[in-house]
Amino acid sequence: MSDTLIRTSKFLSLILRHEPGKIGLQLDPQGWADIDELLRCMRPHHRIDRALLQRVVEGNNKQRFAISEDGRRIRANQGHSVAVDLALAPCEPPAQLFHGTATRFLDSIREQGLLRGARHHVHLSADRDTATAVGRRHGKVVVLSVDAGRMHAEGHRFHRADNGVWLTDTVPPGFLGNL
Ligand code: HQG
Repeated sequence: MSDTLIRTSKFLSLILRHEPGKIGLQLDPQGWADIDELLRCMRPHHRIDRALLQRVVEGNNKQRFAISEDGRRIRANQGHSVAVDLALAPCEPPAQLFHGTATRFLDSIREQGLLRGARHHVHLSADRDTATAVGRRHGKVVVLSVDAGRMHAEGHRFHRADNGVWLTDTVPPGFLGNL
């Protein structure tokens, strides 16, 4: 991705996940923004037009954003800290999922399990490579396995975001492997 695309993607993430008010934008309860309004609100802060927006959505390596079927609205697929209800249906996860984190968090994770922190959910990956990339952002990486099959059987709810990230409320230590 070019620098412009990366910078625009980062700014969009900030606006659509965390601080829509920073540019005077309002998200609807499911996290959608009207694209015309978004472009209007963004203009004083960041050079952008509809074509660039489209390229950011399509070129995004993690499919961070989705455009509605009618082409008029956009939202972040996951990662919000503002209160939105993505209205994702609960669904059955694969038997095993993965979570990449930094070794310095392990003591605390052993005690508390995985907590969602500032985000709405704990984020889990379907494969080790993705989990490794996620964990590396925080430091010396370690990949934990998650017994998602048993969690689901015991009543924990899972959702799959539109970009393939698995979401759940918390993962107690007893479901974690490689701790
Ligand atoms: C850790 C990126 C201590 C957790 C990625 C993680 C992902 C604990 C960090 C998405 C803990 C939170 C999410 C506990 C969890 N004690 N540390 N009890 N429980 N942690 O960034 O999962 O670029 O909020 O292991 O690709 O790293 O935003 O979560 O290391 O999909 O699109 O606390 O963010 O996507 O860090 O990443 P984060 P994450 P985007």
